Amino acid sequence: MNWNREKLDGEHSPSVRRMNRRRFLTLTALATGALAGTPVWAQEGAAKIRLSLGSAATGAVPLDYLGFSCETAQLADPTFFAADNRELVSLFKALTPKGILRLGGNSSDFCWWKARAADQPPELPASTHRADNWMPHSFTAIEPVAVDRLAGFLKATGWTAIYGLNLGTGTPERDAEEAAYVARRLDKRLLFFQIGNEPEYYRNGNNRLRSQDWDFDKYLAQWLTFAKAVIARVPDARLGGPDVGSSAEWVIRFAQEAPQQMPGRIVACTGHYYVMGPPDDPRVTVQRLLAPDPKVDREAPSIIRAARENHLVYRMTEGNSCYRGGKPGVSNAFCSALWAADYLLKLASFGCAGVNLHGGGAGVIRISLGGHLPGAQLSAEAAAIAAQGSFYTPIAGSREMGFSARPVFYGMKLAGVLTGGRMRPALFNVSPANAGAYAAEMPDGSTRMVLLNKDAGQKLELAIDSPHDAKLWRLQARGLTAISGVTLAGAEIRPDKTWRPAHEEPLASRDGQVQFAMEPASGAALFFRGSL
Ligand code: BDP
Repeated sequence: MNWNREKLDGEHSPSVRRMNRRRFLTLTALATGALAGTPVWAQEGAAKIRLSLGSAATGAVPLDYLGFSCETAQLADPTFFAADNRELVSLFKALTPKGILRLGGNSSDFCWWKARAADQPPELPASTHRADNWMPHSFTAIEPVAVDRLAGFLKATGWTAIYGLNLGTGTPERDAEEAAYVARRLDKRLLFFQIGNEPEYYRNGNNRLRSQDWDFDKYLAQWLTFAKAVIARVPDARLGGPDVGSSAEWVIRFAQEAPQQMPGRIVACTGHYYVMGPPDDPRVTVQRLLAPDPKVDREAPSIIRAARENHLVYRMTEGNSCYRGGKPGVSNAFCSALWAADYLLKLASFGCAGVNLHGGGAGVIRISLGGHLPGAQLSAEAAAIAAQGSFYTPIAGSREMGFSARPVFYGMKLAGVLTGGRMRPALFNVSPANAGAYAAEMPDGSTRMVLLNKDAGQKLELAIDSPHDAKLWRLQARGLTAISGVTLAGAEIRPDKTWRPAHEEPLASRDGQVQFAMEPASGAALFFRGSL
């Protein structure tokens, strides 16, 4: 706490605020030319980097942009997503009053609908028990009571759900029966169904849900059979897919081909994104998490374009920093907050409809990975972290031990500042080493910005063109690898009290600019009174 205080006081020093415009312009000129070779931010008395907004509006950020993803197997415990699980309800509400919970994951292809006590599970595929199989090694029964409780949980949080049905080991009849119950109980809180998780991987050696000749055409034919069975029982069912692991080609083909087979039924195309993995790969590092990922810049816009051309939205329904449960020291550290805010807002600027970051307890993630959780073997502390939750989960804990917000949760919440707005490009005059800037015009005419300084050593001196005063929230921790002590606007996000900003810094506009400094490894949200 003291640490934060000192920082904040320092940043308000009059010399910072009163830096005059001539000096700024001189230093900007130096930055762009005279001291070539030395990055501007590394120079003694560095110039302010200037930020201005481009005029073109990019995407609107839907109010339900934020969401969590969890394993369907979580429903095996009907007390988890339940209205009386107060701490969990409170943390969902703390993230956003209108989010989307996606149920799916590998376990959704191994969950079966147990409508009656006497119902028997399907037969496990022969490949399931191989040690190199990374799909669940057992089935999980989902009983109607879990769906009843889920309905209460969604009502208590104000959230809606995307519900994943079983394509991998399911049958059209059983899925249709489950869908009928889910649709009836969740009613308006059901956004759409999905059928099958990461289906392009079904032919892989560590999955084996389908044979080697499995391809998109075979997938779509099966998917349509299941979808038609669902529609026969739920006449107004809406659907999304293909919920791929990583294939942009499958998402684009789904967007182009599935709606033609089923006009008016399909509302979203969906896919997953994990930055890195597996956790035992030494290349999974803090630095890589925070580095630009050209794959996102290359693929996301073309997927979103294909969705639009076919009157669908694109939602990133499952993802996180590192697949196979996350990596201790990276996925559960403050770097994940800066990554999440940057990634979520980058996708929003491309026109994505929303993002669900995956999580849950280590037990349920271990089930989804065939009994493996490789991150837990990496260090002595890893097992203690896993006792609280999977490494990448935004919410750790359980009903028994209580719940808490991990650093990545804070990054999601920071990104959420722009929900409901219409994005505009935020342009640096000199690109800082590893920074992100996003802006949106809000419906009330105000402007908001989210800024991210992902560099561990570089302080950013910023000057934003604005005739309006602003207020500032900082996202801070003791460094990129801090796993606790994260604050947003000086306040922790806690399950036992409503989050409110504790420290909002006023920033006055002088000479048409708002100026302030950002510490290394930190984020910020700015709220301007009017349009910039
Ligand atoms: C995804 C699966 C999910 C896993 C996750 C992981 O859909 O069930 O938990 O990867 O590897 O591919 O962490």
